[in-house]
Amino acid sequence: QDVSLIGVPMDLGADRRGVDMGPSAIRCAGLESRLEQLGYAVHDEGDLVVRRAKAYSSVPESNLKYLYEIVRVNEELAEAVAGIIARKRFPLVLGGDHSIAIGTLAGILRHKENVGVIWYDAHGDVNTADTSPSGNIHGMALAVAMGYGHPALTGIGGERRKVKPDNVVIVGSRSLDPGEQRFLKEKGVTVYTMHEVDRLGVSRVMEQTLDQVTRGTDGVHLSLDLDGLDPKEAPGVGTPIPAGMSLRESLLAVEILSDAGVVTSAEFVEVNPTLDIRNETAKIAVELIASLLGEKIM
Ligand code: DIR
Ligand code: MN
Ligand code: MN
Ligand code: MN
Repeated sequence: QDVSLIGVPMDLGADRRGVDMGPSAIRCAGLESRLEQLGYAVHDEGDLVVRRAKAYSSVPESNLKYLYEIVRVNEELAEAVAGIIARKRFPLVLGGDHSIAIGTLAGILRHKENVGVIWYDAHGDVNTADTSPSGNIHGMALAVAMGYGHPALTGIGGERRKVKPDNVVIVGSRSLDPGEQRFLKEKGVTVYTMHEVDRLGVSRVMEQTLDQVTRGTDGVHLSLDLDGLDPKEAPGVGTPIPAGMSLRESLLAVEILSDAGVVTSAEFVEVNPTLDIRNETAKIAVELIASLLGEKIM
Protein backbone atom coordinates (compact mmCIF):
# COMPACT_ATOMS: atom_id res chain seq x y z
CA GLN A 1 0.00 0.00 0.00
CA ASP A 2 1.09 3.56 -0.63
CA VAL A 3 1.63 5.96 2.25
CA SER A 4 0.74 9.65 2.12
CA LEU A 5 2.62 11.85 4.55
CA ILE A 6 1.14 15.15 5.61
CA GLY A 7 2.76 17.59 8.02
CA VAL A 8 0.79 20.01 10.18
CA PRO A 9 3.10 22.60 11.76
CA MET A 10 0.50 23.53 14.35
CA ASP A 11 1.50 25.02 17.69
CA LEU A 12 -1.60 27.03 18.55
CA GLY A 13 -3.27 24.21 20.45
CA ALA A 14 -0.46 23.93 23.00
CA ASP A 15 1.04 26.28 25.55
CA ARG A 16 4.59 26.18 24.28
CA ARG A 17 5.95 27.27 20.92
CA GLY A 18 8.28 25.04 18.93
CA VAL A 19 6.02 22.05 18.35
CA ASP A 20 5.36 23.53 14.89
CA MET A 21 8.83 22.25 13.97
CA GLY A 22 7.78 18.66 14.65
CA PRO A 23 7.04 17.62 11.05
CA SER A 24 10.38 18.97 9.90
CA ALA A 25 12.28 17.18 12.70
CA ILE A 26 10.56 13.87 11.94
CA ARG A 27 11.40 14.20 8.23
CA CYS A 28 15.02 15.06 9.16
CA ALA A 29 15.19 11.89 11.24
CA GLY A 30 14.86 9.93 8.01
CA LEU A 31 11.23 8.90 7.88
CA GLU A 32 10.79 8.71 4.13
CA SER A 33 13.79 6.49 3.38
CA ARG A 34 12.91 4.17 6.28
CA LEU A 35 9.45 3.63 4.82
CA GLU A 36 10.85 3.17 1.32
CA GLN A 37 13.17 0.47 2.67
CA LEU A 38 10.04 -1.30 3.87
CA GLY A 39 8.77 -1.28 0.30
CA TYR A 40 6.23 1.51 0.54
CA ALA A 41 5.74 4.15 -2.09
CA VAL A 42 5.79 7.32 0.00
CA HIS A 43 3.97 10.42 -1.21
CA ASP A 44 4.99 13.46 0.81
CA GLU A 45 2.06 15.85 0.50
CA GLY A 46 4.06 18.56 2.29
CA ASP A 47 2.92 20.73 5.16
CA LEU A 48 -0.32 22.62 5.63
CA VAL A 49 0.04 26.35 6.27
CA VAL A 50 -0.60 27.53 9.82
CA ARG A 51 -0.87 31.30 10.28
CA ARG A 52 0.67 32.13 13.60
CA ALA A 53 0.18 35.91 13.60
CA LYS A 54 -1.30 37.55 16.70
CA ALA A 55 -4.14 38.82 14.54
CA TYR A 56 -5.59 35.33 14.34
CA SER A 57 -5.49 34.74 18.07
CA SER A 58 -8.39 36.69 19.51
CA VAL A 59 -11.53 34.81 20.42
CA PRO A 60 -13.67 37.29 22.30
CA GLU A 61 -16.50 34.92 23.18
CA SER A 62 -14.64 32.04 24.81
CA ASN A 63 -11.52 30.89 26.64
CA LEU A 64 -10.48 28.69 23.71
CA LYS A 65 -7.05 29.88 22.64
CA TYR A 66 -6.62 30.47 18.89
CA LEU A 67 -9.96 28.83 18.15
CA TYR A 68 -10.53 30.11 14.62
CA GLU A 69 -7.12 29.39 13.11
CA ILE A 70 -7.21 25.93 14.66
CA VAL A 71 -10.63 25.39 13.07
CA ARG A 72 -9.41 26.65 9.68
CA VAL A 73 -6.35 24.38 9.61
CA ASN A 74 -8.31 21.35 10.80
CA GLU A 75 -10.90 21.90 8.06
CA GLU A 76 -8.05 21.73 5.54
CA LEU A 77 -6.59 18.68 7.23
CA ALA A 78 -9.93 16.86 7.21
CA GLU A 79 -10.19 17.53 3.48
CA ALA A 80 -6.64 16.31 2.85
CA VAL A 81 -7.05 13.13 4.91
CA ALA A 82 -10.37 12.30 3.26
CA GLY A 83 -8.66 12.73 -0.12
CA ILE A 84 -5.79 10.43 0.85
CA ILE A 85 -8.22 7.70 1.93
CA ALA A 86 -10.21 8.16 -1.29
CA ARG A 87 -6.98 7.41 -3.19
CA LYS A 88 -6.64 4.20 -1.13
CA ARG A 89 -3.46 5.36 0.54
CA PHE A 90 -2.48 5.11 4.20
CA PRO A 91 -2.69 8.57 5.83
CA LEU A 92 0.27 9.33 8.09
CA VAL A 93 -0.12 12.72 9.78
CA LEU A 94 2.83 14.44 11.47
CA GLY A 95 2.27 17.08 14.15
CA GLY A 96 2.28 19.60 15.43
CA ASP A 97 0.29 19.64 18.62
CA HIS A 98 -2.50 17.17 19.31
CA SER A 99 -5.31 19.58 18.29
CA ILE A 100 -4.73 18.28 14.74
CA ALA A 101 -6.34 14.97 15.66
CA ILE A 102 -9.66 16.80 15.28
CA GLY A 103 -9.07 17.29 11.56
CA THR A 104 -7.52 13.88 11.02
CA LEU A 105 -10.48 12.10 12.58
CA ALA A 106 -13.03 14.32 10.81
CA GLY A 107 -11.41 13.30 7.52
CA ILE A 108 -11.42 9.62 8.45
CA LEU A 109 -15.09 9.79 9.44
CA ARG A 110 -16.02 10.83 5.91
CA HIS A 111 -15.14 7.30 4.84
CA LYS A 112 -15.69 5.21 7.96
CA GLU A 113 -18.79 4.85 10.02
CA ASN A 114 -17.29 3.19 13.08
CA VAL A 115 -13.63 3.93 13.46
CA GLY A 116 -11.73 2.51 16.43
CA VAL A 117 -9.29 4.93 18.04
CA ILE A 118 -6.20 4.16 20.12
CA TRP A 119 -5.12 7.29 22.00
CA TYR A 120 -1.57 6.72 23.21
CA ASP A 121 -0.87 9.65 25.53
CA ALA A 122 0.12 10.74 29.04
CA HIS A 123 -3.08 12.80 28.94
CA GLY A 124 -6.72 12.13 28.14
CA ASP A 125 -7.32 15.16 25.93
CA VAL A 126 -11.01 15.06 26.84
CA ASN A 127 -11.41 18.53 28.31
CA THR A 128 -14.02 20.96 27.10
CA ALA A 129 -14.00 24.75 27.46
CA ASP A 130 -15.74 24.30 30.82
CA THR A 131 -13.30 21.81 32.32
CA SER A 132 -10.02 22.89 30.69
CA PRO A 133 -7.50 24.32 33.16
CA SER A 134 -5.56 25.90 30.30
CA GLY A 135 -7.80 26.81 27.37
CA ASN A 136 -5.38 24.84 25.18
CA ILE A 137 -7.27 23.01 22.47
CA HIS A 138 -4.77 20.11 22.26
CA GLY A 139 -6.17 19.03 25.63
CA MET A 140 -9.67 18.78 24.10
CA ALA A 141 -9.10 16.93 20.82
CA LEU A 142 -10.47 13.54 21.81
CA ALA A 143 -13.59 15.02 23.38
CA VAL A 144 -14.22 17.00 20.19
CA ALA A 145 -13.77 13.86 18.05
CA MET A 146 -16.52 12.23 20.13
CA GLY A 147 -18.77 15.25 19.61
CA TYR A 148 -18.24 17.21 22.81
CA GLY A 149 -17.02 20.80 22.86
CA HIS A 150 -17.45 24.17 21.16
CA PRO A 151 -19.65 23.87 18.03
CA ALA A 152 -16.93 25.50 15.91
CA LEU A 153 -14.74 22.51 16.80
CA THR A 154 -17.30 19.70 16.69
CA GLY A 155 -18.52 21.02 13.31
CA ILE A 156 -15.11 20.66 11.65
CA GLY A 157 -15.25 18.82 8.34
CA GLY A 158 -19.01 19.33 8.23
CA GLU A 159 -19.06 15.86 9.66
CA ARG A 160 -22.00 14.81 11.77
CA ARG A 161 -20.57 11.35 12.31
CA LYS A 162 -18.50 11.11 15.50
CA VAL A 163 -16.18 8.65 17.15
CA LYS A 164 -18.17 6.46 19.53
CA PRO A 165 -16.84 6.35 23.10
CA ASP A 166 -17.15 2.57 23.00
CA ASN A 167 -14.64 2.45 20.12
CA VAL A 168 -11.98 4.45 21.97
CA VAL A 169 -9.15 3.14 24.13
CA ILE A 170 -6.68 5.42 25.91
CA VAL A 171 -3.28 3.93 26.73
CA GLY A 172 -0.53 5.29 28.96
CA SER A 173 -2.37 8.01 30.84
CA ARG A 174 -0.96 9.44 34.05
CA SER A 175 -2.27 13.02 34.03
CA LEU A 176 -6.04 13.35 33.91
CA ASP A 177 -7.75 16.55 35.06
CA PRO A 178 -10.75 16.15 37.43
CA GLY A 179 -13.21 17.05 34.67
CA GLU A 180 -11.56 14.53 32.36
CA GLN A 181 -11.86 11.74 34.92
CA ARG A 182 -15.59 12.50 35.25
CA PHE A 183 -16.02 12.65 31.45
CA LEU A 184 -14.27 9.33 30.86
CA LYS A 185 -16.32 7.53 33.53
CA GLU A 186 -19.57 9.07 32.34
CA LYS A 187 -18.99 8.10 28.69
CA GLY A 188 -17.57 4.69 29.59
CA VAL A 189 -14.31 5.14 27.70
CA THR A 190 -11.78 2.33 28.28
CA VAL A 191 -8.61 3.73 29.86
CA TYR A 192 -5.42 1.78 30.48
CA THR A 193 -3.55 4.15 32.76
CA MET A 194 0.07 3.52 33.69
CA HIS A 195 -1.30 1.59 36.66
CA GLU A 196 -2.97 -0.97 34.40
CA VAL A 197 0.07 -1.05 32.11
CA ASP A 198 2.25 -1.91 35.11
CA ARG A 199 -0.15 -4.56 36.39
CA LEU A 200 -1.04 -6.28 33.12
CA GLY A 201 1.98 -5.53 30.99
CA VAL A 202 1.94 -3.91 27.56
CA SER A 203 1.28 -7.18 25.79
CA ARG A 204 -2.05 -7.84 27.52
CA VAL A 205 -3.04 -4.19 27.45
CA MET A 206 -2.55 -4.07 23.68
CA GLU A 207 -4.38 -7.35 23.09
CA GLN A 208 -7.36 -6.11 25.09
CA THR A 209 -7.11 -2.75 23.31
CA LEU A 210 -7.20 -4.51 19.94
CA ASP A 211 -10.27 -6.52 20.99
CA GLN A 212 -12.08 -3.34 21.89
CA VAL A 213 -11.15 -1.16 18.90
CA THR A 214 -11.80 -3.85 16.29
CA ARG A 215 -15.19 -4.96 17.64
CA GLY A 216 -17.72 -3.81 15.04
CA THR A 217 -15.41 -1.19 13.55
CA ASP A 218 -14.37 -0.56 9.94
CA GLY A 219 -10.87 0.74 10.65
CA VAL A 220 -8.50 1.67 13.45
CA HIS A 221 -6.74 5.01 13.91
CA LEU A 222 -3.62 5.31 16.08
CA SER A 223 -3.17 8.77 17.58
CA LEU A 224 0.22 8.72 19.29
CA ASP A 225 1.30 11.63 21.46
CA LEU A 226 5.06 11.34 22.06
CA ASP A 227 4.49 12.50 25.65
CA GLY A 228 2.99 9.05 26.23
CA LEU A 229 6.59 7.92 26.42
CA ASP A 230 8.76 8.57 29.45
CA PRO A 231 10.41 11.99 29.14
CA LYS A 232 13.75 10.46 30.11
CA GLU A 233 13.71 8.75 26.72
CA ALA A 234 11.55 11.20 24.78
CA PRO A 235 12.38 14.64 26.22
CA GLY A 236 11.27 16.71 23.23
CA VAL A 237 7.64 17.32 24.25
CA GLY A 238 5.84 20.36 25.62
CA THR A 239 4.12 18.72 28.58
CA PRO A 240 6.42 15.98 29.90
CA ILE A 241 4.97 13.75 32.64
CA PRO A 242 7.32 11.36 34.47
CA ALA A 243 6.86 7.62 34.85
CA GLY A 244 5.62 6.93 31.35
CA MET A 245 5.87 4.18 28.78
CA SER A 246 9.43 3.16 28.01
CA LEU A 247 10.73 3.19 24.45
CA ARG A 248 10.80 -0.61 24.43
CA GLU A 249 7.22 -0.85 25.76
CA SER A 250 6.12 1.62 23.11
CA LEU A 251 7.85 -0.32 20.36
CA LEU A 252 6.19 -3.51 21.60
CA ALA A 253 2.82 -1.76 21.52
CA VAL A 254 3.18 -0.72 17.87
CA GLU A 255 4.70 -4.10 16.93
CA ILE A 256 1.59 -5.81 18.30
CA LEU A 257 -0.55 -3.41 16.25
CA SER A 258 1.54 -4.16 13.18
CA ASP A 259 1.17 -7.93 13.61
CA ALA A 260 -2.59 -7.53 13.96
CA GLY A 261 -2.67 -5.65 10.64
CA VAL A 262 -5.72 -3.59 11.54
CA VAL A 263 -4.44 -0.02 11.72
CA THR A 264 -5.74 2.05 8.78
CA SER A 265 -4.35 5.50 9.67
CA ALA A 266 -1.97 7.08 12.16
CA GLU A 267 -0.69 10.36 13.50
CA PHE A 268 2.39 11.18 15.55
CA VAL A 269 2.18 14.43 17.48
CA GLU A 270 3.72 16.78 20.03
CA VAL A 271 7.39 16.44 19.00
CA ASN A 272 8.96 19.74 20.09
CA PRO A 273 12.52 20.04 18.72
CA THR A 274 13.28 23.15 20.82
CA LEU A 275 12.99 21.01 23.95
CA ASP A 276 14.65 17.93 22.49
CA ILE A 277 18.19 16.57 22.76
CA ARG A 278 19.82 15.96 19.38
CA ASN A 279 16.49 15.18 17.72
CA GLU A 280 16.08 12.01 19.84
CA THR A 281 12.31 12.34 20.14
CA ALA A 282 11.84 12.72 16.39
CA LYS A 283 14.08 9.67 15.90
CA ILE A 284 11.87 7.75 18.31
CA ALA A 285 8.84 8.83 16.28
CA VAL A 286 10.51 7.38 13.18
CA GLU A 287 11.30 4.10 15.01
CA LEU A 288 7.69 3.81 16.12
CA ILE A 289 6.29 4.59 12.67
CA ALA A 290 8.61 2.06 11.01
CA SER A 291 7.61 -0.66 13.50
CA LEU A 292 3.93 0.18 13.12
CA LEU A 293 4.28 -0.19 9.36
CA GLY A 294 5.98 -3.56 9.56
CA GLU A 295 9.69 -3.17 10.20
CA LYS A 296 11.00 -6.27 11.99
CA ILE A 297 14.10 -6.84 14.11
CA MET A 298 14.66 -10.09 12.26
C1 DIR B 1 -4.03 19.50 30.29
C2 DIR B 1 -2.74 19.16 29.55
N1 DIR B 1 -4.82 18.33 30.55
C3 DIR B 1 -4.84 20.51 29.47
N2 DIR B 1 -2.99 18.48 28.36
C4 DIR B 1 -2.06 18.09 27.46
O1 DIR B 1 -4.33 21.61 29.27
O2 DIR B 1 -5.94 20.21 29.07
N3 DIR B 1 -2.32 17.32 26.47
N4 DIR B 1 -0.81 18.47 27.58
O3 DIR B 1 -1.47 16.76 25.61
MN1 MN C 1 -2.26 14.56 23.56
MN1 MN D 1 -0.16 14.41 25.98
MN1 MN E 1 0.54 17.53 25.12
